Amino acid sequence: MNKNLFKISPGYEEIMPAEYLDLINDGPYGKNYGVDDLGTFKELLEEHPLCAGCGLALSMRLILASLPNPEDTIIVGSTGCSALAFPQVAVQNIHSLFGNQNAVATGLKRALKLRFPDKIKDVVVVAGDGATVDIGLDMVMHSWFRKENITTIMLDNEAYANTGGQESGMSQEKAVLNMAPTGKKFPKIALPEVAQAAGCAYVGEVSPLQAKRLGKMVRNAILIAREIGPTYLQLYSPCPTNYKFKSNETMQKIKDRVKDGTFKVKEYITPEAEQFLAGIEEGKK
Ligand SMILES: Cc1ncc(C[n+]2csc(CCOP(=O)(O)OP(=O)(O)O)c2C)c(N)n1
Ligand SMILES: [Mg+2]
Repeated sequence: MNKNLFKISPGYEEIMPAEYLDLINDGPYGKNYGVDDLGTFKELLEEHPLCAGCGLALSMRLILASLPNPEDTIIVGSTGCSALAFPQVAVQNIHSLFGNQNAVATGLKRALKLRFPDKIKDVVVVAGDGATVDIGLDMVMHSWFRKENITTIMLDNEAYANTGGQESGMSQEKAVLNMAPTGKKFPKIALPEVAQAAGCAYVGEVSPLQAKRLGKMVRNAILIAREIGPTYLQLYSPCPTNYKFKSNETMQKIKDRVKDGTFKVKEYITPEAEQFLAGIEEGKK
């Protein structure tokens, strides 16, 4: 919780951009803000270049508002639509080669533990479904098997959106996309179940429609990853551009999926992780 990290050196106040000054004066660093506080502070992602109505943009906004320690968090991203937004994010972040994100996050977390043994440094992977379940799957799974203390968040838009609409392992069976015109031939991969079997201490499925729940789950996932072990969140984040719906229909899209049973909020926690969270709650009293 060290705001000094961001402090402007004396004499430079006048030449720093207004947005930076806003972050120093009204940003969330050291404040313990959450989704409920949106609209009352300078957010960590503004003026991003993602499409209007982009589900990823909504998810990222909510993730960033829910980080327990934004000033001591490093986000590891991967190639894909979200990578376009990361240059606008006021949290330290690394862009890794497509699919390598959990290997990079592993090295980073281990190095931070050695370099700052007495400090909390949260390493959070935020990557697309293609990066997570397809091309990066071996790196993702092995970070879970090894029980690395990192959080993995998948921005699941059920497509390779950034490259014009190929199917991913997370697309629904029969999904038709620009570059999958005959429809996907196998079902959506059950990665949350795989994550549980691979040793994640906390696994969740949620979407921006359940904004408060999403905030809570991001927080839980990061806190549990600090002490107990790897955690995984899957955020359904529909893509208006590739799934061809209007930019004001993103939330409706999620509601439709809740209704037809193809999307459901889910949470899994190991007894050890549950005990750990209960201890934190107890400490607050
Ligand atoms: C090593 C490597 N392989 C392939 C690509 C091409 N590529 C860039 S983005 C992308 C798809 C990304 O899909 P996803 O991870 O779901 O992210 P989205 O764009 O949907 O947010 C691909 C295949 C690349 N940049 N690097
Ligand atoms: Mg995708």
